[in-house]
Amino acid sequence: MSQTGNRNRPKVVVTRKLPDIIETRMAELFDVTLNLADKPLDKAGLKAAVADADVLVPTVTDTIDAEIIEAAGKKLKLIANFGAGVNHIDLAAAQGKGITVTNTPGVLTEDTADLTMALLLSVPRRLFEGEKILRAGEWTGWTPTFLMGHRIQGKRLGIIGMGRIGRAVARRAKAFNMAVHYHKRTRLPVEVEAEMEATYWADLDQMLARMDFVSINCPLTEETHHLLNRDRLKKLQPHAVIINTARGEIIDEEALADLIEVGRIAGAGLDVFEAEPQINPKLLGLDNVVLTPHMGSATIEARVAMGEKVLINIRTFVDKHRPPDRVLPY
Ligand code: 8YV
Repeated sequence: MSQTGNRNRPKVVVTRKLPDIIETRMAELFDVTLNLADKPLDKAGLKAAVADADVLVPTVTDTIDAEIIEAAGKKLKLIANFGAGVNHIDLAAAQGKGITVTNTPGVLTEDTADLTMALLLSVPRRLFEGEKILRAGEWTGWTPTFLMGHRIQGKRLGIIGMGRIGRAVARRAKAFNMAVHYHKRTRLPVEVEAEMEATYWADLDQMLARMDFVSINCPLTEETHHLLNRDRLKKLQPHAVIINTARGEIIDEEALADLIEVGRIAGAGLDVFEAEPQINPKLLGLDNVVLTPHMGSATIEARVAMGEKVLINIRTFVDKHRPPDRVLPY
């Protein structure tokens, strides 16, 4: 790596391949170890990285648990996550060791909301069923009753979590003439609710029982792990469709697959999974489920902006300022 070994530069270890322009800037600014082969680090690799680095730049594919944090050397003072969600980092353990954690919110909001809408359109309009038939050479021509789906206009969308991404989804849904509902721990200010013409439900079960579509847009925390468990999923109407672009673990995936299989839920659009990159085989067998490989923020624009946020977070931290996207300390 160019310019390594300069004792004044912080040692930064990046766990995955980032966009070239970000890696180049990292190399200019820091004593950086890049992962050009993009092979995920195993436990030993992560331990070695944290033992030696001043700053670790992980992603969602790295489990930074208490054991990894325990292996950190005295020098490790910052975990500058490339990504908004920090559920893969044991924050309590990091806090215990006085390690600062930052993330990259805001710059992937619109792209993730776009993907949410893409799934929300694809499932009821049976887009991928049609694609599959066409590519297999099985399309015999237009008929009045072929591949009929359902319209989304006028339907009710229940958004779980109404942070940046949830609101961006709400704005899009409103433009499609859907009725926006939401559940969140704390109700939004009236002006925000009014802008989206959104209806608030303090009780998630009450909301679920009334929706045509449900979109999950909350972070994964201890409280939201299996928030949609089997009992909750059973509250949905049989024609309801679930979209998840947040984290797989928020839904009990096995229960979801079972309920879709028996027709108790109409379908799902899933970008995230409980055991990524493994996909529950039951889901793979279902036609009314659209599955995408965790690509909510996968635009060049978002990934470069995420990298820029990482650079700024590291730089401000090193300069002894408060990094703009500090998650920890709270
Ligand atoms: C990222 C995401 O690509 O930012 C997030 O929380 O879910 C994804 O869009 C991934 O997490 C990068 O670490």
